[in-house]
Amino acid sequence: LTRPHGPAHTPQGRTALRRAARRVLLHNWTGTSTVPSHGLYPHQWSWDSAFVAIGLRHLSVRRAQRELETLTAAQWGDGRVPHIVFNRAVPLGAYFPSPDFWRSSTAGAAAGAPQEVETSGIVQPPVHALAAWLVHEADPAASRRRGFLPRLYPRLAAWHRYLADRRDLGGGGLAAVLHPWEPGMDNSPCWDGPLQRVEPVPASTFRRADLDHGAASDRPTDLDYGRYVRLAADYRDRGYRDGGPGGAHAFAVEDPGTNALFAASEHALARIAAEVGAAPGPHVRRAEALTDALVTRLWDAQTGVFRCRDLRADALVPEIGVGGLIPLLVPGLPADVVRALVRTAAGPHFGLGDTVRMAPSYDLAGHAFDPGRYWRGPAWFNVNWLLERGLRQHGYTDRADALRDAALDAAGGSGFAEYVDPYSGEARGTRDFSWTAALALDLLA
Ligand code: 2M8
Repeated sequence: LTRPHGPAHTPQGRTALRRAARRVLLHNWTGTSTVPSHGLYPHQWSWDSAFVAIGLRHLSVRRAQRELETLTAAQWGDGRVPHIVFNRAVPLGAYFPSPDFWRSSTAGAAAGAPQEVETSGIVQPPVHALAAWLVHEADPAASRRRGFLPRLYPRLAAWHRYLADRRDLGGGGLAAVLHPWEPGMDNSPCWDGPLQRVEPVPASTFRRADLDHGAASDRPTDLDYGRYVRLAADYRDRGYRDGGPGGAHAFAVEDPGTNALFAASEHALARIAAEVGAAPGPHVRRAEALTDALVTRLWDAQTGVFRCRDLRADALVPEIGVGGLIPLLVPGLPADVVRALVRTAAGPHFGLGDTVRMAPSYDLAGHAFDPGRYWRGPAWFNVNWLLERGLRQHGYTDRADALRDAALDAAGGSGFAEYVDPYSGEARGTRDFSWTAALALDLLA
């Protein structure tokens, strides 16, 4: 832990790593967007594409733009950006749940789902405006020449409006997630409590394609999937309506990670607005309101971490997940909160720079901690990239450098794994995973 010898530490190592990361991104490019991985996730995913664009901008600004344009072309009329855009050339059985489960073009018609492409009906964290701004910054002249931001701005503004207007189910100024897939941390122990209210569908009623590609011990359980399927089917059967009649959702949670990304992206949207000649003020004000609401509704000063709020119980969730550190990314977070978060990251719950080199997805001391199982312990590259950026932004340069080097070593050492055991760095999940490669490229830049 204290004497890293990984690829991040020599110029030759960095060059080899850059080359290998490029190869992964070239291989996972489909011509219009990037798959997270050809086997396990053979379609386009929403927040994956944002992270991928952040890396692709170092390889091809044009491709990075295209990645975000393809995703937002599948935006619904109500503004939601779907969490999956399906590639119709991929056989239905290759991923579950497939387009015939979501039936977006029919079940989502009233919400304005597109007719020319099939998508899921749920969303993922809004990293897109941040990604769009970073892609623009990589080559402002090329961006202006193609009218990249003027075309993207109205889509991003509508996306944020959807989250602010349709998803503030708690009435406190934060966006709620309605499914454990929405915050992107599928089986985090943070959802175990709220999921108790959800009656799982029997495992015999669906076939999990994920187990064709991933070890069962690295993945969510059948019981988790039974609940995921129930929630998604109920949402679909209500026409993907967020409020109105039948608007009581069995699962509704305010997640600090999602809302921190919303706030950070709203700041980015203010910059984009200024660049395209629109008014930045409303975006700055919304970013500030989101930051205030995060602190008022989710901050646990005693533990020094943000928690999830279970809206059905109107109570904070007792589990400590890494989403609770992501607000470090938010510019303008109160200084005492920043200091406490940095302390918590290095303390017994996350052990960053002490017992582990990359932050785990869940409390190292938590009763449900499992170093190998998906979002219940392993370290993920997107989350650690966000923490690295947060640390750097608030002036913790040494800690940010150490985390960057750790992430680069782990990315190279694991064959760009989807996630790694936080103690051993051992690869878990799939390999040649797109956001791992993309964010490694970004950290090398
Ligand atoms: C994982 O989630 C999908 C469902 O959306 C799955 O398990 O099939 C998560 O890690 C999520 O955060 C990620 O966006 C997605 C694709 O990489 O995979």
